[in-house]
Amino acid sequence: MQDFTTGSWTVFAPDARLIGLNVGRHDAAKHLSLAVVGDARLGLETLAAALAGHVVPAAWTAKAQAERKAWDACVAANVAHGDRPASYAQAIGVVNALVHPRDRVVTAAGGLPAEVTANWRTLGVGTVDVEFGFSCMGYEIAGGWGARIAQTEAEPDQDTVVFVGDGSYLLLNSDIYSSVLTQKKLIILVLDNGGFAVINKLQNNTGQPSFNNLIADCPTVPVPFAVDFEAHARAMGANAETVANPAELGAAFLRAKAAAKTSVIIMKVDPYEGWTTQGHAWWEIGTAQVSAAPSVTEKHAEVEAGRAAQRQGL
Ligand SMILES: Cc1ncc(C[n+]2csc(CCOP(=O)(O)OP(=O)(O)O)c2C)c(N)n1
Ligand SMILES: [Mg+2]
Repeated sequence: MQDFTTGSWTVFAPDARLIGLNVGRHDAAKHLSLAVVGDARLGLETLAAALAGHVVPAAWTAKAQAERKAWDACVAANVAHGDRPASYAQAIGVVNALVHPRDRVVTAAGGLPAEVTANWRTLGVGTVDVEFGFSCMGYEIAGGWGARIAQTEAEPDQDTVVFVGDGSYLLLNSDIYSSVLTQKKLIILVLDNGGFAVINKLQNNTGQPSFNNLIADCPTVPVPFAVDFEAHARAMGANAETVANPAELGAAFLRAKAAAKTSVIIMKVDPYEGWTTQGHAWWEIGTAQVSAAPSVTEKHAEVEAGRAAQRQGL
């Protein structure tokens, strides 16, 4: 129940009551919950048995179905590609349409966790691993390799697909070599937007001009250049190819699926265009209270106003 999943505790109706099922008394009681102390699985089974025959009001189900339909329309618009810059959502849509329902996707940091959560149409239980706990850069490929090791035991014929940004790739990529070495095949999509684009977006959204997040905006960089991810991945023994657009990405993805070993597919995406805008929630971040720039103090007031929706209770 951390910031991303709770909108920093703003996404609940004021009168909503939580049931805290936890083996630790201290944790079960948090957030003014109705505390249920016990093992999670046994607790859920017991609660389910107690709820046998319970049916929620039809209006509630209808609302959920209508919201789902509206969201599906948002996703369809986000993933559509054609005459516009390539985006994370488009890449996600292409892969989503080509995977087997039991293939597994893994991502972790940057803009991809939110983009996958918003735009991936989940096809099977336990097939989407978004490292939302800490959004830890570097988990993508290393965690993907771990997921693939587990998957080879349970569902050896399915694929593990990793979505990773250029920044995370640079931080931790060596398990590409491990996956080739151990013959635990991965399909890795490196989506390169020229730096820490999601942090750049956050910087802009808090009233500041771009500074030091995109490689092009780094004052310590005399001549910016992009990493040759394809050559880098190939040096670790993987198949690697660079594609120019989402249509090419689809063809490359099918080649990667047919291949016996790890494939790395690289595509450039736009750092500014094509972000998912729907479904955003408030996020408790520290912003500057005092600044010479009115844009910063204005955004500060806006962010602080969001606190009013935060749920009370520890
Ligand atoms: C280990 C670690 N260090 C720093 C961060 C803070 N951080 C979150 S996203 C991000 C940039 C990630 O860049 P990239 O993988 O290219 O994704 P993009 O922002 O372009 O979507 C940073 C520095 C983090 N989440 N994890
Ligand atoms: Mg990036």
